[in-house]
Amino acid sequence: MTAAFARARANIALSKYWGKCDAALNLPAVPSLSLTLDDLVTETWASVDGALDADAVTLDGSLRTGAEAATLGRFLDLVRSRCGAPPNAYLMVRSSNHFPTASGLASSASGYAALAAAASSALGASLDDAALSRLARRGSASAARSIFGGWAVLPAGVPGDDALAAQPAFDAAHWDVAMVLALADKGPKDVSSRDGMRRTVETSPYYAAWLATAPLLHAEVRAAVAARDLEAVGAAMEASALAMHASAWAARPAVRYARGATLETLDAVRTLRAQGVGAWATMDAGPHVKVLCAAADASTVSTHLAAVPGVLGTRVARPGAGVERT
Ligand code: 2P0
Repeated sequence: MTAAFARARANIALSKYWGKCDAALNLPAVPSLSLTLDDLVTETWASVDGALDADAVTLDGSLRTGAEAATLGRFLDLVRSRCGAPPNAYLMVRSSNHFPTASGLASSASGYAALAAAASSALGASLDDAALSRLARRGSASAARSIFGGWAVLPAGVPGDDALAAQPAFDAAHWDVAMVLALADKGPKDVSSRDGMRRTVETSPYYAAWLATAPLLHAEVRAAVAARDLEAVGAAMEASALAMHASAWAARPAVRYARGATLETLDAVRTLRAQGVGAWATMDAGPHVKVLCAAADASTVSTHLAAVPGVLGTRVARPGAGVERT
């Protein structure tokens, strides 16, 4: 049988999602706005295999087992139910990430977006983008945004309401910007974003402040992206990232993703601005810094950041397309 194929790309949030209002349905407590990137691609093939008595998922050539296989199996159970397929229509899935080598950027966003698309096609369903986004969200909330190219918004959820999907805000051609990825040494294993945000929700005295601030910063980011005002986007984007990380640092025990190279890179971005180059930083659940700038400044920014102590390399990404299926 021919396998269904899907390709999806990672996205970076400019206004951040951090914290759930309903963990069972994977609903975010705050709205977020992201840019899908051309450079960070996951490709996934899926086919129904009558010889299987459970799903078999291979990522970058290695068969997933144990707790990870169980999580993927539960997600594929949901896909079967949304597609009206029998519970025993088990899938053979092969997925590969085409990310910068050893970058540590491998993202559940592109992974679950591609898996939702490939698995639903293999089961014979043709879900529209909203239904796919809703489905991908249950795998990973950020995956809901990767269904769409360019700039996408995932609104805050309402507890118990499983209908939440991301929405396209502006297409990839809206604005000629670049995201320069400064890759820092990963060091010891990080806390997963799921565990990090849970700990923040449960223990951080600053989580309430984050809940109050995040929607305001999101509105600021959205209006500035609409106006293509890089300085305004940059200022609100940095504020969102730093407020998110501050809420996480205050958790017990602390959830801290920044490393030495992360802070060195933030200083380098400030130096670039002092030199008249429009560049602003954001960070996620890892040590890497992602820097937004005009496309015309990308090589200047990339060269400057590559020289920062502890930065292993840089990569220039541009606005990318949404999920593709065959
Ligand atoms: C974001 N992050 O908005 C935020 C900023 C990381 C920092 O969404 O638990 O993998 O699967 O919904 O989507 C990463 O968290 O977490 C993320 P789950 P997810 O991009």
